[in-house]
Amino acid sequence: STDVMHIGPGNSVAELKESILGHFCFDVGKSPEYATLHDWYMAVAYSVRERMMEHWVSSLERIRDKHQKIVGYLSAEFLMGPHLGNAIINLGIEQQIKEAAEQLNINLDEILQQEEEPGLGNGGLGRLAACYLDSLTTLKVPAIGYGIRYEFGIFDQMIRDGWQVEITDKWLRNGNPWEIVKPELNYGVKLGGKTQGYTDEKGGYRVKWIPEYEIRGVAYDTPVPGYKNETINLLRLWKSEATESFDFQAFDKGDYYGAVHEKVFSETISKVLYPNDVSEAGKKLRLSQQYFFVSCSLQDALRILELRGLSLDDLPDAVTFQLNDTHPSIAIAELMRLLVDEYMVDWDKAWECTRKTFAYTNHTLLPEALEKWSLPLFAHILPRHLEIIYEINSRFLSDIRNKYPGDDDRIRRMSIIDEQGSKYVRMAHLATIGSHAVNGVSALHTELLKQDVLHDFYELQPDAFFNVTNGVTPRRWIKLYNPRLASLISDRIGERWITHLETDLINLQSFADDLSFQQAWRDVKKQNKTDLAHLLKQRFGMNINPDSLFDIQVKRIHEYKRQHLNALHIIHLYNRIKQKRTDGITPRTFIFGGKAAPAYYLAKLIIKLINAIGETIDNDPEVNQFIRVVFFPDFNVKNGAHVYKAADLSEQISTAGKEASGTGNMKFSMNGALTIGTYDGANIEIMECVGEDNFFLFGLDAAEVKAIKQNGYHPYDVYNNNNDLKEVIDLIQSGAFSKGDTNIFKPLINSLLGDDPYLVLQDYQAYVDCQQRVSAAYNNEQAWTKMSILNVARMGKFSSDRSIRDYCENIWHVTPG
Ligand code: 26Q
Repeated sequence: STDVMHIGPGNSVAELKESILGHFCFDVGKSPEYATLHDWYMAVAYSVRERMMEHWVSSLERIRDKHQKIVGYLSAEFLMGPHLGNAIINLGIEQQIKEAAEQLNINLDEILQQEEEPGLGNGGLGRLAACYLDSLTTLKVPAIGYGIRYEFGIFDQMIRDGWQVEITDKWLRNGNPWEIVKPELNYGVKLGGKTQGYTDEKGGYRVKWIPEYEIRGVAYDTPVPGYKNETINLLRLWKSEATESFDFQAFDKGDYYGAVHEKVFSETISKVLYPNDVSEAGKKLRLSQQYFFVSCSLQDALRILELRGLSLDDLPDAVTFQLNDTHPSIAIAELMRLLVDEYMVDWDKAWECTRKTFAYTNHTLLPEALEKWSLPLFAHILPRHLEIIYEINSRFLSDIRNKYPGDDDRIRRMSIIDEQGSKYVRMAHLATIGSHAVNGVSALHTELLKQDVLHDFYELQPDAFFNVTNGVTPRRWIKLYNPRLASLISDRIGERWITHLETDLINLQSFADDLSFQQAWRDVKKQNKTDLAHLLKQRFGMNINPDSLFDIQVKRIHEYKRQHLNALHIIHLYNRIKQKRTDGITPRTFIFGGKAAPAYYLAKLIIKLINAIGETIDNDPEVNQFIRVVFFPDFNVKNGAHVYKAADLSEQISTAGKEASGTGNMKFSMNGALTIGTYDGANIEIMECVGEDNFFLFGLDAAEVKAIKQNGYHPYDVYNNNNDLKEVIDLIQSGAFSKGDTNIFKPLINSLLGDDPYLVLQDYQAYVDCQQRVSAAYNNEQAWTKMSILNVARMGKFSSDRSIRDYCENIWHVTPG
């Protein structure tokens, strides 16, 4: 039905066509005969955006409605992925747009390819924020995603001579049709300087902050459409600018250069996303970024409160702020400062209000990833906040002293200030103490948080701890990026699964043994694999065979994620082929993708190793009739569109206890891949859902990892006692993959043989054995297909809709609309 009656811009083919042409004329400003594909992309994007704006106004109404609590999702990262395809799906106009494009003689797929994705995140945490905005809106929960409008997002990755090369991400260079700047929505943000005590009119002691400088944050709004529900939420990102007043001061003195310099500094704050996904200590600009976006967001929330005609007492009922890791946790001190210093609220009342307003999600257990700021640095940028943190800490620790008299060690462990050696502010402690709820992102992760990283806090307040297992949105990750599978599913069970994954997808189970359904299922996978093979051929000249098993690991490159364990298995197969022990080897294509933090040397060396193995195999026909290895450069959301749907096997092989949840594991499994994985993060829950028989589990569990480390782990002995492993490592060392160079991979080998912090060698044999079971299973086409169907059917729990419902019920206490 293409001719639905409508108020506002219509969604019929004719109306869409007219709208696209109109935007072409009036916004692109070219005659169609000179049009580039990008020009057409802009015209289509404007037309689609217009169809969201229709619902924009009613959404603003909801923000003014004082009876509805707003969720403020505070996150330093939002990895939204391309907007156009998603907006078309969520507006439910894909048929009409396709038809309109055809009539205009333009190819919709080519148009969609034109969009440069906003890469405003590193990986899992940023993408989770994006999936959550989709679900919040689909569930009609009023929400604003608050973050930073980085001018340069995560770098683009190129591979040169097998090494990663980083290229600046100039995502705004061709304009961004999805954002709407709100110049009138801007707030001042102070930085640096000192504090000063004074006595107020009533004789009370107060403190004011005399900053060194002030910058301004301007709001850039991007509409977030819900799935076919005429609802829009807001992604509100702050761009830093110079304040007019500072310019004028300099101009008054005739200091033109000084004024421009000031402007350059102010604009630096939102210039670039930090490209590491583990916290990096000692970066002044990073702390300034965090404070900048948090300060703007809190001021914005107080403005909304005023707009609703409410008072500060109403704040916790009007807004709930979710802290996406500790990155925005300075918000706790900032709200205290606003309430105490600026609105003159008394401390206890302000503290109660603050704790009711915030909740904190932890995303990591890696000790080196826990954010901490050196005291001098913190004092330099946020002198008043440091005083406030001291006050929070001193009141908190005196409570602890009362509860546990004489337990000085506990005081030392729980303090917000780390005082062993150089002093640091521990942001996870601030976030935990200042929130009414703390959550981990998978069942195991939450358990480990309670037993380990935040154990003392859990003992103090067990009721404040929750688990919310992560989820991903089936709109983007199935319907948009795997349309063939989506249609096949809808043919059998209807379309409700798109918004009711948990209850409806399970109905696929009854087709698991249906031979004609199985054949259709295999056909879809085969076509998806063929698409990926074509793309890799066309873009990079790579040759891969869609009849082989596609074994895929895509995620940030990290030692704890153990891409090098995967590489060791490949070399094991290589050895077997060279030694003519090929029985039981199933033809495979190993596909890797992922970025390494630019300063993470070993991660970059792992990329080089993968490419070196790939090249050696490419040049060896004896080996490449069995296996191939490719590295898909620049893995991001847009490229993910071609990858998840084409996988037979999903690699989720982190050291147990290290991957908080993982979300790629969910995307693969709900697109029909089977998982080879460790007992880690959400893998455990995925296995519980899909069934042990439909999941390839291997390796140590978290308790065993802990035990083996405590009892002394000796990787060199593991190497010496396992001939197969020894051959694999010695082959790398011999230069077999590096044209005889015996030095290049030494740092990696030394790390593995030296202390092997992530137990790669320990899990090696279990992994190789498990891979052998995978190969055998893949050879039974029918059984494999059945397992694949059951994986998809049983993945309903991992919709981000379920995660958001959990947050609503347990943490935010809001009812989905
Ligand atoms: C912090 C300070 C300074 C510089 C960088 C950072 C920083 C930036 C990004 C620290 C961490 C991150 C990102 C972490 C992340 O993506 N964690 C992942 O979160 C996912 C969603 O919960 C989980 O599924 C993954 O297991 C977890 O690794």
